[in-house]
Amino acid sequence: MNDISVDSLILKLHDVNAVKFGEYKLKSGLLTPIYIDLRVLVSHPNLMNQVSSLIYQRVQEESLQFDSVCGVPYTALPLATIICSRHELPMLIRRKEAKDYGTKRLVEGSFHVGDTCLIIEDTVTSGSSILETAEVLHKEGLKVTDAVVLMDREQGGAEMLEYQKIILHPIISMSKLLDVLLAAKRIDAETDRTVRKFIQSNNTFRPKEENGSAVPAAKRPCVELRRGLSYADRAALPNVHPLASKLLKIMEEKRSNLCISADVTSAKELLQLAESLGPKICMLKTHVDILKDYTAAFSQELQTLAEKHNFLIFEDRKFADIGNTVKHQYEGGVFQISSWSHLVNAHAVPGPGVVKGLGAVGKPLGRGCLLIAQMSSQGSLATGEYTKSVVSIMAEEHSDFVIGFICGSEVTERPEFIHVTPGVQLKTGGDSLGQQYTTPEEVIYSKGSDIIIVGRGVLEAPDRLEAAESYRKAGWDAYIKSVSQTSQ
Ligand code: 5BU
Repeated sequence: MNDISVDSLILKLHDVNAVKFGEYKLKSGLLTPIYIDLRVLVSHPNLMNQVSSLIYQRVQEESLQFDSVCGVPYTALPLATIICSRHELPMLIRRKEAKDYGTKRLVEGSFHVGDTCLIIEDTVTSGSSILETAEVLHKEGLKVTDAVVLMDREQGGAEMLEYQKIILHPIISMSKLLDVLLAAKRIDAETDRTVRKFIQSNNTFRPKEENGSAVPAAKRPCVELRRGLSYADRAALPNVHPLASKLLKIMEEKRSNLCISADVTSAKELLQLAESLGPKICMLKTHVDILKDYTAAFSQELQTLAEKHNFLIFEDRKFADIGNTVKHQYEGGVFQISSWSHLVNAHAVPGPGVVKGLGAVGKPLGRGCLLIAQMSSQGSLATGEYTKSVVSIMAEEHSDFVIGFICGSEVTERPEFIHVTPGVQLKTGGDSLGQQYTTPEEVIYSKGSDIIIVGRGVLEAPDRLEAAESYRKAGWDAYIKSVSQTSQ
């Protein structure tokens, strides 16, 4: 690529205020000494043309192979349009409006499953917006191998995308931008130093945070095919939440994706269940508020059994209030759930506050949360748009606490999120109060979930241990079938 044209572009971008120095507040609240806003490009047709030419030049230099081009909405959309129109390349448009998911297509344009789509973007910081677009394209059966970006802020986006098997081709890097502006005396040495220091110390690709806590999903790498990975593979992903990793390891070790729902009303019976079925399960689910004789000693004993048999405890509390209230409900009251339950679940209805409130209590204890994305009961309102928002707004933004979902089928391809499904019996059907049952094979193999929750299928069987073994085997066999087929 011609260095002179890149240098002149950098100066022009500075002229039109697309690159600004000072103190700017980012959405996250962080103050940045450099602000790049390429949205102004549309007001400068000569710049639009120059940028489009440089992007296309890069495509040719790299001999990129693709069937269509997609610009990340919105800033890169007109750039992609110019390039595609000028060089007669087929273009695809990714819709961004979440509201339209139900009624309109997510990707407009003609394509074939298996086609490769080249992504064009204006600025890359963490790489998350390219990933988001790639995931939408991927869901439609398209492949994404390369992305050309005008400006790489060099804050970890390229590494993150590489992990996702997308090669990033930047036209301007942050270092180049600073070099040119410094040489042209547009900035002084002090500004140059401040910006470089900021960029270095704000790298978004950090597989492990220094304090050992998990990295938010937006910053995490995500592997294309969740279903092609084994539980052990997923446990070893660099940024998987430590509790999710522990659970996945237990599953692999015990060859069990079975969670027993211990819906009994006496503490003694529950402890007996935990003792006898403990070796067969990866998790024990409780509703402690149905026990007639709950005591703190009971929760102590349950923890001892969880350690002895290596399973996690999941209190199916279904929190659904404002942040401040759920905080008290989780930590205090009679049950003091946070002190003994590894996992809890929550409805997303209240909005992010519920996760924040629970997280304030649970995160310091290393606990995790499953968000209810779908329910097994007939006529459940947790469907469509709601389910999508639970995943994108509620979970991905809080993945340092949310480790997965209660759902009936795969709701995200991100391998770090665990899918847990209730309403499971060896025979399909339901009960008289709207519960609906699906088989372990259907849940794990066909629907792509990870863990089956079984209550009455085991509790009402003449021999609970024997029944638990049948469910363990059915769930495990379905998993083996699923991994062996997707990895071929
Ligand atoms: P069953 O006996 O296997 O039907 O019990 C299912 C358990 O899972 C029971 O404790 C329910 O409260 C729980 N459950 C469910 O059935 N469906 C859901 O969508 C959710 C929880 Br969330």
